[in-house]
Amino acid sequence: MAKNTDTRFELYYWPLIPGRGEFPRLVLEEAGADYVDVGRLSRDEGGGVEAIVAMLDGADDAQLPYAPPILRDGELVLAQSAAICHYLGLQLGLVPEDETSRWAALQIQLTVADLVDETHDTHHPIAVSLYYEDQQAESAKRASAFLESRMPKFLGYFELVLERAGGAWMLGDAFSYVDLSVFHVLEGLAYAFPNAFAAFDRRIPRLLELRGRVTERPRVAGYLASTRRLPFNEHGIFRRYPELDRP
Ligand SMILES: N[C@@H](CCC(=O)N[C@@H](CS)C(=O)NCC(=O)O)C(=O)O
Repeated sequence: MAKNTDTRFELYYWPLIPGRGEFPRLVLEEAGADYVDVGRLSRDEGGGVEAIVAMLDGADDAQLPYAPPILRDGELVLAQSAAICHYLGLQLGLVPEDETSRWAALQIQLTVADLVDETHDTHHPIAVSLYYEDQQAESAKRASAFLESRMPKFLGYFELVLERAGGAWMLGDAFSYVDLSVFHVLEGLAYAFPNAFAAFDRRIPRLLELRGRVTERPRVAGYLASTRRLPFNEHGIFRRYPELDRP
């Protein structure tokens, strides 16, 4: 699939957190794509939160997005992190050519998105509109159940997919955008729940190797060492609240 246009990709995502924007950002970085991170530009440069809000308000004539991340590629405006990653994978040659692999990639990416949602809900189990501090007791229960059964189930599943793929990557021998997302979700969980993750990680040896291999990819390594990579913090999806982790 050839690139849609010769224009730069525009990524619209909240400027202060890696959040769900990190999934498409990693694909753009690994591909060495020409892109602009609009949310991180100043207002004077046409960026910032104002530019994101304008997109959500329908400033663009294209399909109306519900929430960031949002990608613009010429006339195409696309929301939903999994859809964006898949689109970029196709455009930038980061997914194998055959139909079966492409559907497999999308299936894994959507499962990553499910895990991201459940991780988010450990600190916001009642309402997105409330602060964590207003739902702390419920968060403790939710996080405990997440660490007890959901995180092991998701990561055990990804480990099995990797084992059955029979190669270094989630789809086997071919590296794809999905590997970047699996890498990032592992990074996020290790940040948010260091004790629980460390206690669990001997059960996912292949995933840990994949995580290491992704960091060794030259463009990813360059990106991780740059200021373009935002650190995790307590405003995003992956938050480190020691009281929610295992002791
Ligand atoms: N399923 C969507 C979720 C998008 C989403 O929840 N975006 C967050 C930021 S990470 C947001 O700004 N949501 C605003 C809202 O839901 O009202 C995706 O994976 O992109």
